[in-house]
Amino acid sequence: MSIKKSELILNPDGSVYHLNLKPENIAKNIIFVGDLNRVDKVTKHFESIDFTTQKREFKTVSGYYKNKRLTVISTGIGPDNIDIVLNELDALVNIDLDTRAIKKELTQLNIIRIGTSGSLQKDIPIDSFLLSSHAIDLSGMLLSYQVDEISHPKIEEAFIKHTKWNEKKSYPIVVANSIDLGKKLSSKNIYQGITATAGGFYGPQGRVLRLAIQDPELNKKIDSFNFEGNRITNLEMETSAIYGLSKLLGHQAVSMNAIIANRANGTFSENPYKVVDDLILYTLDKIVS
Ligand code: R1P
Repeated sequence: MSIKKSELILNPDGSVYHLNLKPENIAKNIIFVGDLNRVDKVTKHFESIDFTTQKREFKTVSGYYKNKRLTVISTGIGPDNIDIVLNELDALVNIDLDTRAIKKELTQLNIIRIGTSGSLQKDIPIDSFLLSSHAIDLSGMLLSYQVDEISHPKIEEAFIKHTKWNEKKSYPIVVANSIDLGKKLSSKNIYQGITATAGGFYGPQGRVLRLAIQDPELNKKIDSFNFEGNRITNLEMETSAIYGLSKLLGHQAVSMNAIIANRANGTFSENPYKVVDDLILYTLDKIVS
């Protein structure tokens, strides 16, 4: 069956609509960064670069690091952008763009996010690295898809009960990382935990400037949540969308977080660029190991 032109939009040159990419432009190992200026901070370590493009906030560079072809793409901020990036990347490998038919043999991508995040726990300090074992989606984006098979109802129900989650808000979906890729990227020096993904930076993450928020105690309740020894360790804006869509589409995904703020004690890194640079090198070397 052919997917209609209005559903899978292609540019006049045949590239996918938002990302401006054709299938041959991407590697199977893809690094997501939020900030488009972070793309070059990753690819400056490459031995060679064979492709570059940009449209809106989506900048893509492909090349080789230690003889492995990698693609780095900036996603901008938030779960809504991840919906675009992951669906279009999947279309590049799993839909024949000429016939618009889904391929019989599907290709699995490895998606690795290198992002920044705020710790919610006093004992997870600024300038540390954190690998998201799971993500809890507070944004609602994943609820547009059939998530029953990838969610974790026991953790979700415990979270709703513990936080007295307002029923007018979207249902919080919990998704795990990909075990094999998670093992490859972990080491004893990095923290692990459940990452909470919010659909905004201020109110949705409990920040108050001039607007009162629906539940001023929510971050404290998130801090103290514990499900069979698993804590919610940090807050950011992409991981649950990456984990959820990757699982549904059959790709592997892991989110690596540079902790640049500690929301529990109100501190912010004095040199956030250094911890991000360190995490970039750590992650690149783990990917090729
Ligand atoms: C907010 O400032 C942005 O920073 C974090 C959040 O997830 C959000 O995208 O990650 P990145 O630094 O990877 O963009």
